[in-house]
Amino acid sequence: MSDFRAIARGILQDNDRGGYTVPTAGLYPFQWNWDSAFVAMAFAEFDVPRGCLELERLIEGQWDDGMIPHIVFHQPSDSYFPGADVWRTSHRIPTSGITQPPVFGMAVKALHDSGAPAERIRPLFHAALRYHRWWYSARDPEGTGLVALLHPWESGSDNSPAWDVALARVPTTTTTPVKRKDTGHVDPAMRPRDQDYQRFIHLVDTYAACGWDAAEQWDAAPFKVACVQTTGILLAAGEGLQQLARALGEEAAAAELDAMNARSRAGLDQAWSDADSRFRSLDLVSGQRVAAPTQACFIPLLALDLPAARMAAAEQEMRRWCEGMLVSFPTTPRDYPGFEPRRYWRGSVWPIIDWLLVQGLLRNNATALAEDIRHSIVTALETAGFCEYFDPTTGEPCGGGHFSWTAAAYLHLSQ
Ligand code: 2M8
Repeated sequence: MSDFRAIARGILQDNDRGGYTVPTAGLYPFQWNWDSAFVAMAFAEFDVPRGCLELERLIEGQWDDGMIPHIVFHQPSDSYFPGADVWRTSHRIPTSGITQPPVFGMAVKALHDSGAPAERIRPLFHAALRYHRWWYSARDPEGTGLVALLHPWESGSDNSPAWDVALARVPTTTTTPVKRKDTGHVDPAMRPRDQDYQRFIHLVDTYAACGWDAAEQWDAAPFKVACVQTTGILLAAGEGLQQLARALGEEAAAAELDAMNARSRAGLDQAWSDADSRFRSLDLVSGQRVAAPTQACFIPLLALDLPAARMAAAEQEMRRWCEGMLVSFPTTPRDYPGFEPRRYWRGSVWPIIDWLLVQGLLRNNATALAEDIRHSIVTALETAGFCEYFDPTTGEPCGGGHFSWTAAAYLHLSQ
């Protein structure tokens, strides 16, 4: 094993808190939904039982309606805001009240493919099925084919330029005092702005006042964006789950997943823009397509076989974003006015996003670009370490260090 792979495994070990992995000590001291799914996919490649355990610990937080929360607060910690007291949810174990990109189903499938036994996979499969049902019923009640986010944190790309217009409509007033802890852990210039946090917490207050009821939240939401990244991930996970259903002899579930997947495929097909050579999310409050160019616009490659002309256009556009960058793939192109290469999700490079993009490009036979991105991020990690994310213009390591999903991405991409 190379030294770097040993370091990456060591990070996963250090961040273990008893069967689940915190993203990094201090900054993120709890279990996060999609972080854990990426970690579980990495474990699928060398420690299948531990990978199963990661997901089993996550679904201790699954709600009765199927939602898997974005944070499970297994143990108290005062190093993070907003903590369990701000969320005011009523689950057995304290959790947040919103979700995150549904990589979970992809991880269940990966563990199955790596030989996890049916007695561990079946309960995880059923948790994933209930989660997918929740997404389609709670977050696409009108059947458009794209699932919607009610909070930018649900995208995992918290302060992405994709949310600028929709988030600007959300008031900055809060009933909960905003007492940030993140800026005590990392340089504030790398974090969302105070106004973003005011709005993030306004949304939490709004949904807590709905008693976290999904239908009430849908009606009350001042932020509602039907997202191509989330839908692309949901469909990729749904495809894997559908195959898994067949392997487990769950024929009715397989048919149900087939129908859900078809709905997403149709929604994504309509979200493609010839003029922009990318997919575009839909702001359900204004009825406008999201104009800001971000990595989200290419994530559907994960789950679709694009027609040749669309794929050629997407690949050309992705290559354009990489031009002149030291590290790929920037989550916003440099020529976009909202580009800030060090400020969190406003243009920086995220190893797990590269993981998803590489997978989508390979699916669509864009092997050269996939290899360029893979090589670029592996080199950056070996040069600068296992940080949260990178400045694409300089390769500077940014955010938190000793980061779990970065280690997971390295283990996957460096094989
Ligand atoms: C970041 O998000 C959290 C809120 O969920 C935060 O900034 O406090 C995002 O990068 C998100 O995608 C990630 O899951 C989380 C933990 O790594 O941190």
